[in-house]
Amino acid sequence: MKKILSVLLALTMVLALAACGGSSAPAATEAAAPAATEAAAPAATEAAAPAEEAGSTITVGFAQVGHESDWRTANTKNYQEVFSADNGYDLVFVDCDNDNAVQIEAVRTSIQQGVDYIILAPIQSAGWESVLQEAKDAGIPVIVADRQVDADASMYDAFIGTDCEVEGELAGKWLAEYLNGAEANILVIEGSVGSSAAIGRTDGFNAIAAEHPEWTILDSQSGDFTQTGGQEVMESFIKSYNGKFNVVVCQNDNEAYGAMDAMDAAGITYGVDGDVIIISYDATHDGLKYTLEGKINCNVECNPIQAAYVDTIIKQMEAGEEFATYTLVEDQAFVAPGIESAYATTMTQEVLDGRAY
Ligand code: GZL
Repeated sequence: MKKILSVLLALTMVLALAACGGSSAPAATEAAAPAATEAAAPAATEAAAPAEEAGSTITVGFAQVGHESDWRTANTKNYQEVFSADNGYDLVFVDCDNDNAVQIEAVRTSIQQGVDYIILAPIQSAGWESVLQEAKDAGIPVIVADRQVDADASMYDAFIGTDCEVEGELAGKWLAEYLNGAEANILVIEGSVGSSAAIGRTDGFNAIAAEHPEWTILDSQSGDFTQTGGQEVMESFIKSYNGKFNVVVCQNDNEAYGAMDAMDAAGITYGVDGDVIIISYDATHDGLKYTLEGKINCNVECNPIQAAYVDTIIKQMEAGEEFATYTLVEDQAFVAPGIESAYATTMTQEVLDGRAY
């Protein structure tokens, strides 16, 4: 394990933009990461002391959310491919099983082990200040990935992820375009309570809904980003609102699969030829397969291929080079065949075959 130099981070600018539930005003600039295969251009602003020994193994403690969804599986696979021994890493990976206490303990263990870097994909946004201070006191850089923490950006060294509030807005804008003034009675299956992904998608969608008095959000419950959760919430919704709703917003694909199962069992039709419009998030392979089949009307992407950006930042820190403190992985949306949209790409088999995950 490489001895850790006291890393002198001269913050000259911190980019603390709203993302996945954040609400701070946008900072001067951001490093928009174009496609998942290109390293983000460093917007930078950091200079770290060069690593003591070039070529030594870099030990990284990664506290991952869990294994709750297809998206998470793709995200984990991407990190395990990039943070390999051949690429100079010893990855200490912890699947925190969607348990916030386990995740806090996993980060503390990494600090005690004296890893070189910590990657944190926070299950919940709140409650990270003291642990981040402990990492700072130990001189261990922390990179927040995928989801946001509520702590000030000065409490960690970089963020790489998507903007879930923008994703929520995109879903709302598409629905407004698709309904074209028609009434909507909406049920929402939210993601994990307290996660910046659920908060952001909810806030973003609700901001658009507020512009449409012809829309009513009948109910909104957490399905915890799981298929079981999506089915259970949809079953409960059907008991309360059968025949009264025409839109279901699922905050990830696995929840959408569960909701589809519940509606199938109740004889409720959905998709482009059904009574209920389904909006989903993640645009994973199966989610886009259902979108191509017309079962999901609109699927808003959240790109899980993020590890290369983190690898680049760590290597830049190791070399004492400037690095991006805020990297936004760009998203897009997809719609079922037959739907033309200014906000989304119409699905084809070619689009599906060309996807990276
Ligand atoms: C979004 C990510 C969410 C996905 C879910 O950035 O954190 O967590 O949308 C996953 O599928 O469980």
